[in-house]
Amino acid sequence: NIPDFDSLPPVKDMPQGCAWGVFDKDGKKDHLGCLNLLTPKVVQSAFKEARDGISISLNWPIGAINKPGFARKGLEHKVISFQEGPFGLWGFDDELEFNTQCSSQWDSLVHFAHQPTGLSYNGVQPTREALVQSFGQVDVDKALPTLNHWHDRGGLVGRGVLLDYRAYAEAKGIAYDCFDSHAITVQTLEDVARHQGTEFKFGDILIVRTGFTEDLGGASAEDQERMLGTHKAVGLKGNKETARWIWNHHFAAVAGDAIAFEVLPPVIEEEGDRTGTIAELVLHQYFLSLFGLNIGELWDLKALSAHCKNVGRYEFLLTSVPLNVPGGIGSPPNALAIF
Ligand code: UVW
Repeated sequence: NIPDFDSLPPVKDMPQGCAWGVFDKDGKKDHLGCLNLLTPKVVQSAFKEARDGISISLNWPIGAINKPGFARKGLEHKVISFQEGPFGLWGFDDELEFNTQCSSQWDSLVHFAHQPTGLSYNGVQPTREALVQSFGQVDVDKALPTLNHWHDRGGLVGRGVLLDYRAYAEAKGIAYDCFDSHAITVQTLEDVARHQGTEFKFGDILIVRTGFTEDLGGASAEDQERMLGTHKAVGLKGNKETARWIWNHHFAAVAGDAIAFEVLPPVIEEEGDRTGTIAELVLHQYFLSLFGLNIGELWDLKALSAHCKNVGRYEFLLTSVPLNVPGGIGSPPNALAIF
């Protein structure tokens, strides 16, 4: 009973495809978006994919990029020795400082607003002040749709489906550069699914592999800087057709190994394929702000790809819990694929 993209009830001053209100219940504003599709029945069915006793981590090291993109702070890792402190013990702690989106990450629904209005999922206005006030806030009714709320529902557990675009491209002789504007269309996603023998189910978590983290991870710090400095990246084509396809498949979340999931820079088709700016990212606005669909980026999909190829199966149980930081805007995903 989830309306399709073109049947979503119109929301005043917002484009078609705005799902605000769809997941509201008992007069309460929802702040989990498409994670609501992971009902106990959907999750029970996902457990059928975990039958081989093998789990694969999808998390790139937090410090994998020396100078992360979008001028984000990379990892600073300090060791605290108790021996030097007042206790004189043999023992250690460590302290981390990093931008939560410097490596594998989830984007929360407040990460990127609908730019013309500044509104995020379900019409909330996440100003910097409101976000700071939401730190430590326990009143769920007033809360912004930040990642800590995933903990209220037991994190994310569902059926993950890998679309291995990189493997498909290699098989078909399609050459591309991950650090150039190579757009993956809806038609190609369907071709990859057919090539793999993959069928989607309601509430799946879609994972798209492009090879971005593999190419970046294997490069020197200098080369990484040059690759990210192009501000161009492989990703899903950012247009209404892709948004409609994603919504109509009723995915609970989407993730991939590329830096923005969608192609960079955006192309604004309505204006004769004008090259857009980062502020005009098309799918970020549809997914995070209009649909309530979390986006995962920079996931490490190399081992997953190899295993899927080996067993000839691209479906698995996916588990993920972000950091439980009240008011958290982004987070490492702590994601596992379980076969
Ligand atoms: C931006 O939206 C700027 O970043 P990301 O692709 O990491 O979500």
